[in-house]
Amino acid sequence: VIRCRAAVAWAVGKPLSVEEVEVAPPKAGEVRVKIVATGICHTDEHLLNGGFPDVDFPVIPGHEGAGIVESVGEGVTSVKPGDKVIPLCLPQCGECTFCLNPESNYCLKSHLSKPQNLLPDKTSRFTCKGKQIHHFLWVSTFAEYTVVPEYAVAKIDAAAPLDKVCLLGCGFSTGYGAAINAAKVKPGSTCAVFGLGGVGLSVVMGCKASGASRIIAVDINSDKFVKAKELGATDCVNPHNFEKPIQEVLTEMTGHGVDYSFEVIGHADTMVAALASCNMNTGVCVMVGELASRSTISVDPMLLLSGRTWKGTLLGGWKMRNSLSKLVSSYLEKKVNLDLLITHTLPIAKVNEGFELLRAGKSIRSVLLF
Ligand code: COD
Ligand code: ZN
Ligand code: ZN
Repeated sequence: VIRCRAAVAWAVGKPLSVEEVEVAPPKAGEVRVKIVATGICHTDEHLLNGGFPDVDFPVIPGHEGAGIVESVGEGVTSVKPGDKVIPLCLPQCGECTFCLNPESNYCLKSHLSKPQNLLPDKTSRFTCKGKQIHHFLWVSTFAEYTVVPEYAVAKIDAAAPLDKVCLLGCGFSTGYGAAINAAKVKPGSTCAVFGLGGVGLSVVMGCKASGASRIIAVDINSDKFVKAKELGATDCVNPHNFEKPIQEVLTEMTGHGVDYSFEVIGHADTMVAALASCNMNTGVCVMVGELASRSTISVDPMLLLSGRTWKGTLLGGWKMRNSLSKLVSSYLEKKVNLDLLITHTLPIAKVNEGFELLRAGKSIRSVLLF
């Protein structure tokens, strides 16, 4: 058992508290990872606000981390102590129907099929003050040491700087893959990205890498536009500056609407606006943001009858164990720039400050260091 620090969420709506926790050794098929760095993603904020009704508190959040394997349980062969790894909030078991399908990344062992607030054997490896603490998406990267199933960890290049590549565990991969894998943005096309957080800006990068000729960045916080332009946006639009609905503004700007639109906020009204912003026939709208579980959206069916495609993506469509080492290589070869997304680096003791920056719209990504 290792005693170490972790940021624990004791109850919905309460700040995190950095505590000493006990982390049990990995059981068969599990890996214990020393987390070196972890980003703060809006999904962690959803969790703190009670947006995951199936996850029990107390819980250790965090799902965008990178670290070093400390020890492995019986039967683990794909990683060994000392390997640099990224824990995966979308696993790849390699055996289920979707893992075997080359077109899919929705592993049936993902949290959407099975709540991952305990490890697969329905027990926790974390305790604090005598209480059992729950896992989050099997990764709980706000703990200095965490235990994950072997199929929820990807080995990466030993040269990778963990305080940067941690963003590949969620934000960057999700956004970049939404453009590359889900939308399959074509060269010369027109794109609109709704929401310019860490994930939305990664969509902007994916559109640019795909050769889009026009990338319209949409956000109600105009402070986000400088970075959006730096990463490839050609136009920036703040819906608050217009009387008419944003979908009409974008349709007028482009003639008949964009070729590809992306919703990267997680609101029902912007999901409908993004759908209506892509052209009525060949337009593709990709939903990246997540609404609270069990909520519904109402849309005019004519939006789809005329030919539009409306689709969603999880973690950008990447098969995570296969793809992460390649994405890390692209970063090391300077083909993708994660560094521009990191606006703040904080010690874990300042985790609540990191969430305040996110809520205030002052950060893109804050990276926490242990
Ligand atoms: N119109 C335009 N922009 C808006 C609006 C609006 N009505 N409301 C908010 N925004 C902007 C904010 O100003 C902000 O710039 C941006 O939207 C959101 O950015 P962040 O930094 O708060 O959020 P991200 O980028 O960390 O995460 C956004 C997601 C949508 C990805 C996240 O919230 C989410 O829903 N995740 C679940 C979906 C998923 O697949 N996640 C992968 C694992 S996390
Ligand atoms: Zn995330
Ligand atoms: Zn699987």
